[in-house]
Amino acid sequence: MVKDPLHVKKLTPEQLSTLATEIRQELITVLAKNGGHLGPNLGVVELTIALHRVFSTPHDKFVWDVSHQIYVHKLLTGRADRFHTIRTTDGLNGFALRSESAHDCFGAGHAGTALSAALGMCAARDQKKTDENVVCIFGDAALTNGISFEALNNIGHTTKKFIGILNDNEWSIAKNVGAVSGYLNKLITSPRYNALARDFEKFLMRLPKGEVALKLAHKAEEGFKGAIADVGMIPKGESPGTDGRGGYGSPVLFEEMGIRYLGPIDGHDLPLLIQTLEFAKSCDHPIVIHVLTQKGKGYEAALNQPEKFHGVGPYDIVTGNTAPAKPGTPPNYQDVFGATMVKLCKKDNTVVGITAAMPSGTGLKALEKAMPERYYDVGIAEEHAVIFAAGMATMGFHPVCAIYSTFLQRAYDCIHHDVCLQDLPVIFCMDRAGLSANDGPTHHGLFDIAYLRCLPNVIAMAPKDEDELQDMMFTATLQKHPAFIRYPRGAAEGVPIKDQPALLELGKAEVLQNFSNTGGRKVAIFGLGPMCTLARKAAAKLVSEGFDCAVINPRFTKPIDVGTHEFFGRAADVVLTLEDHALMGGYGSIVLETFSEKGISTPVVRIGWPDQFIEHASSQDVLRQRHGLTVDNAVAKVKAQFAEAPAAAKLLEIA
Ligand SMILES: Cc1ncc(C[n+]2csc(CCOP(=O)(O)OP(=O)(O)O)c2C)c(N)n1
Repeated sequence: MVKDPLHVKKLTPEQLSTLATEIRQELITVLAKNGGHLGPNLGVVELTIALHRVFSTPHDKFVWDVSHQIYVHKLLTGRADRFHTIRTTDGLNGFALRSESAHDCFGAGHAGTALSAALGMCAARDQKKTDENVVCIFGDAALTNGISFEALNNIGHTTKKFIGILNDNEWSIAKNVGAVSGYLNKLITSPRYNALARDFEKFLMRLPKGEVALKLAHKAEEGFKGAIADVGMIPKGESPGTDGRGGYGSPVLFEEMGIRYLGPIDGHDLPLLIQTLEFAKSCDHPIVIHVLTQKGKGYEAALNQPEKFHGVGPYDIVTGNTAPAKPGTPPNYQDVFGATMVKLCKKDNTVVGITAAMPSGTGLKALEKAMPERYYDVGIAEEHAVIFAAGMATMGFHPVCAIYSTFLQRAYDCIHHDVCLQDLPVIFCMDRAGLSANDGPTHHGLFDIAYLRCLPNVIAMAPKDEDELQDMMFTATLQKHPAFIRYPRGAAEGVPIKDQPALLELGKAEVLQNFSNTGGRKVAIFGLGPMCTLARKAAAKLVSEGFDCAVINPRFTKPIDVGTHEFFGRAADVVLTLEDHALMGGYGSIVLETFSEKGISTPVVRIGWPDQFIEHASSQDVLRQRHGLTVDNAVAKVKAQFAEAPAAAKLLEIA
């Protein structure tokens, strides 16, 4: 395997193709154990090799959109010997990370950022008058994202040198959606363009063995349809199409933005890719090369199931099967969410479901299957999803936006300006609220309580189990205000789910266990959402050591149940809060503020995530152990409060 990107430049064409085979083998073998983004990476093997053949990182910059397709780049940039650690504790991260390598010039994990970042680098280079090439690699689904278009709109008048690679495999995670995806498809199938092809032909002719190269390009015509035809030429008898310029299927979208378009070309044809990139490198105007790739190329199971193998757990290499859940494993929160959406939509025709390109991940696919007319996939467009929902809400609907907590951050202004300010009854089901352990800091959902609690009109809830998730979803559909429900990734608690959901009292906590008043020192334990399980365990341990514990499920972080918090705050000697959220601005902070307002001075031990970006690891348990979100740590901290109490009293006496 190649240890340094410079080696890629020395290999013969045969060796390059052997390298591609070896890389595919490595991807398939390692990800069978670790899981990860297999399909997208199998699709960019030749493209990444060609990029390293033509350009030189870290001097030249590769900016990958989302950067889930960066594994091949990692393998070629000095990380092959650690590749087996990808997505595991202390191993390589599954995304671009500036702190991991000088070859990762821009970190990502959220979609749609690459074009802007790359353009920023071009502007900096132009200011500095240096000569780095900046290459932006973005998928067809990135073009469903607003930021991508904001950047495209800016490229032509910002820089003369910008290289974009549109990696088009027709898939987002699910099948790509929307008009742009249809447009790209027309580009692929239309025979009429492209002016740049002439320049490209001339370029090829200037190369040593130029005629051979040109022939090769013509031979590859099947995968290279656009590059050798004329721009804007409308075949006889055909109308100019709806745009009135080059017609449908012409690259006007890019050309009108001042970006030259070349393609589409076969993204698995290494010699052609290398020549095309050499040409792009020589261009003195912004250019986008439209590259066609196959998600999962080289591995049958991934080719046949592109959605499953976009991001997959450990699998059997021969069959491609992932391990079935162990018998008795509770359903995932995502499945309960999907089933509840179907139930609610059947009950109430004002309820609809909206996803931003995550039908499977969120579980909303169940609604698509059962009631497709009540289901909307808007593409990777969280801001649009939220404002679209706000629009529907003004017309009497109760739209449910199923968006991961981390991705909802992008739509913060829309939540503020379009939903909360107008007090519209949009419901947000915030999946992945908590850790996404293998993915790491780009995907952990640890900030939503903090970013929502300051907004007026918000109702914010966290269910302790799957049955309560159902109740909260139902309760949310009956509100006249924005409602947010946060719940984690993966298996729920395994409690029975009622046939019909119940209406919860707004802003009312649930006391799961009251003080026994048997004489022990009193500890009131508040466990937010599924942290109730930890709260119960901590209580059991403390009770076994002679303490008297109450366990409370707060249910709501807004409006907070002031009465219940006040009661237990006054009754307890120590209060313990447990949350799967950043401590800074989280639920424990709400409790402290409430106590401060009520003049309650009972010590509060807060367990949650510290004020730092939490790394990735093999599992949630590893990270919880490392950062103290454990029963043992909670119990030790509570006991330390009792140990400190007499010392504090003494100090007062001396004073
Ligand atoms: C803001 C945001 N929303 C959703 C996602 C989830 N997501 C990760 S990759 C992906 C699809 C990317 O498709 P594309 O850009 O075409 O790349 P491909 O995987 O097809 O190579 C989505 C929706 C994300 N990373 N960021």
